[in-house]
Amino acid sequence: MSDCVLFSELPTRCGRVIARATLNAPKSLNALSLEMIQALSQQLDAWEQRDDVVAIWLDGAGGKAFCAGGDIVQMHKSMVKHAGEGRNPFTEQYFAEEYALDYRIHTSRIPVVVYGDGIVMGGGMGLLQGADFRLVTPRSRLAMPEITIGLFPDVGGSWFLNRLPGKVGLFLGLTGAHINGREAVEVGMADRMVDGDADSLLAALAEQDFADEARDNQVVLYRLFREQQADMSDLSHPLVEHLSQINALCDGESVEVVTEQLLHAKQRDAWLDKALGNLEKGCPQTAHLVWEQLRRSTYYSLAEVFRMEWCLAVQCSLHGDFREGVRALLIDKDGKPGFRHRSVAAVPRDYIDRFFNCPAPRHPLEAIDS
Ligand code: QUE
Repeated sequence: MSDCVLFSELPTRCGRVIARATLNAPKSLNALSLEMIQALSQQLDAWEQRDDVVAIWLDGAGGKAFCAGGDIVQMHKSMVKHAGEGRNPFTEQYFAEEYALDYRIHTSRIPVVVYGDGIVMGGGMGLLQGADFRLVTPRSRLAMPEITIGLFPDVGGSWFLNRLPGKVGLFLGLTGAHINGREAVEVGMADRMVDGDADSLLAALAEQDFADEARDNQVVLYRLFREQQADMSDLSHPLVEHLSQINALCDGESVEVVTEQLLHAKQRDAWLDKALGNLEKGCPQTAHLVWEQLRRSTYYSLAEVFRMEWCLAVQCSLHGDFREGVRALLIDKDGKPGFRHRSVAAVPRDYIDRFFNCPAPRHPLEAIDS
């Protein structure tokens, strides 16, 4: 039995159970391996079938990160191994199981609490966004940084980025900008900032008077987390201060126009420049994918979102830029990815359209919503 995810059950004073899962790969900032995804999915299944579990609590070990993303090192290995083959069995399986897990968290019958302390990026954001109670702390750093590695903001990004105010979702996808917990609460990417550690919050949870009805327990949880609300006034919130500017710069008819407006705005202020630097150095193909995924998915159901993203993610693993981006960031660490296209304007429209084609004869998420 592996200990990549720690499971425990905390008895409540009222005789019920709080179920806890702790991602336990602190050396890789709890980046989600396929093994962790499978362990979590299996345990969530078991908990969902019980009637004494009143809440599912998800957090990360090590104190630095809830979860820094997916297992991109393993994905890189598979992309090297299956180069030129037209299919990649590992990425097909990985993304199918990861998105099915995200979907299960979004649709869980039992209230899910995610304690998003420290780094919450990529795959970690997918877990956080599915929770009923998306908790952050004064130490949280959230981002969808895939433009750096030539992937795209997946794990339901087409869902949650499309539901942020104004052009914030597009901006976060195009720039991979990091935000803190206050900013996350203020734009609706988190529900509440708490300052207690996981153990003291869980101890307070165990004292609550839970009911049989999941709906009543939502109220119990809501009241407790409101009592534990942290003071956010000491944290800066540049994302919110830049809202009007972000909305104006991202107002354009195409991703080419928006990118040009954004890059033209460089050298106005340090915060914006840092975000725009990520776009400038980032993968041009990703910029197109962000634009097109958000456009296509506006009225998609959550299941349709994950089905579209599975096609996109697997296609990314077959098209070179993702492999090259991971190589430059995490394998050779030269920080100099040689992406296929030189600029956003140089990416042909039909090259991007092909990413939306299903890469397999049968879609593995065909039935997640039935
Ligand atoms: C974009 C990403 C990821 C990333 C950096 C990006 C990602 C991911 C990691 C990561 C970080 C630290 C680790 C690790 C992985 O970095 O998904 O194993 O120790 O997992 O710019 O999407």
